[in-house]
Amino acid sequence: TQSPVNVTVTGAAGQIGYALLFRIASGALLGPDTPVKLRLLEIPQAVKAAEGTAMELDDCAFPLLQGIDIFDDAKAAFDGVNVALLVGARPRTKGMERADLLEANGGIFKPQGEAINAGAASDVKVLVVGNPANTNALIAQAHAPDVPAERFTAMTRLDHNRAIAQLAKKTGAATTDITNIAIWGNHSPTMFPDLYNAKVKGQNAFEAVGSDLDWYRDEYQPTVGKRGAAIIEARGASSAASAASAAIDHIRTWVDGTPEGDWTSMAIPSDGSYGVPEGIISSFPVTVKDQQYSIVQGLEIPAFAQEKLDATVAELVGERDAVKELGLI
Ligand code: NAX
Repeated sequence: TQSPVNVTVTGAAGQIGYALLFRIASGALLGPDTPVKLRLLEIPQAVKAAEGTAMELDDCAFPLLQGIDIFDDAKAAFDGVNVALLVGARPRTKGMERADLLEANGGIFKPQGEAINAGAASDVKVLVVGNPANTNALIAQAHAPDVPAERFTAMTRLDHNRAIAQLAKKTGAATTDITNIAIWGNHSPTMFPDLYNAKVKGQNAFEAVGSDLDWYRDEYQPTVGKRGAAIIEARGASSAASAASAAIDHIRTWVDGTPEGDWTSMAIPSDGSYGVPEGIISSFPVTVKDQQYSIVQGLEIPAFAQEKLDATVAELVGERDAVKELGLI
């Protein structure tokens, strides 16, 4: 048997944490042959709640779960980490300005980046879920100079999965009939789901929806982009199980690779592809092989897609400039 993989989860006592931890412990994250050790990071006030979740994890008697440790100190929590899931973040509260939000999250992601830099295993993979995810990932990365920059990623897989689900609904296809979906840009309502390069049963997805640009612009993009708000409206709480499921998918794909001929969406440090400024953490279509991702090159970007890509990238550049001004990167 393999030696256990250390998985650190921040915000472990939160609602995504509650949905995520049981799936990690059951083997959904790293497969049925890989034992895991969980390292939970919480703020001191939430440590007791995390302990309660750990009791429940014990009570599942998961065969793959080899230990659970709980911390309120980032340095300790990230010591030896192989997979870091950064879920805990400071949410925007009423009346909070963007600069306040970014500053509060800088206070979380800067020390976590430093802790990853200090203690992570050489193969560490980092996924930031906590919002604003792309920019929080940029902050953490900036404080981990010894870790290869490409190990810092942010989650747009939930948007990706939502884009598949909505396209399946529209076309009557099964989700498994849909391939080559991509999310471009920021994990925010500005993100752009790309139908021009996607396929439904092998047919171009934009053609499969009757090349209906009005539907694309006025229904599909906003439905996918504002799905988080619609969930809050219906459920009275933000997406949790679907977000946890997407985090599992993101890491599983990073480890196992993308299927031949298909790709996925990950927010990763831009290398300048498609005119996205180098360094910002933006979502791209990527293929993954041997645990290395690469941006899919040469895709067609028609005028509508370019306009949307420019807008979501401009938002990311604005966030990058703001955190730079605040001295967070
Ligand atoms: P909750 O408020 O339920 O849980 C957050 C947890 O993080 C709390 O237990 C809190 O004590 C903890 N926390 C705060 N600061 C911390 C720190 N410095 N170290 C460790 N833990 C800390 O939020 P939840 O619904 O679980 O959502 C977590 C984050 O995911 C939010 O930022 C949310 O906006 C974001 N999301 C991101 C998504 C994505 O697709 N990228 C989708 C879902 C979700 O909205």
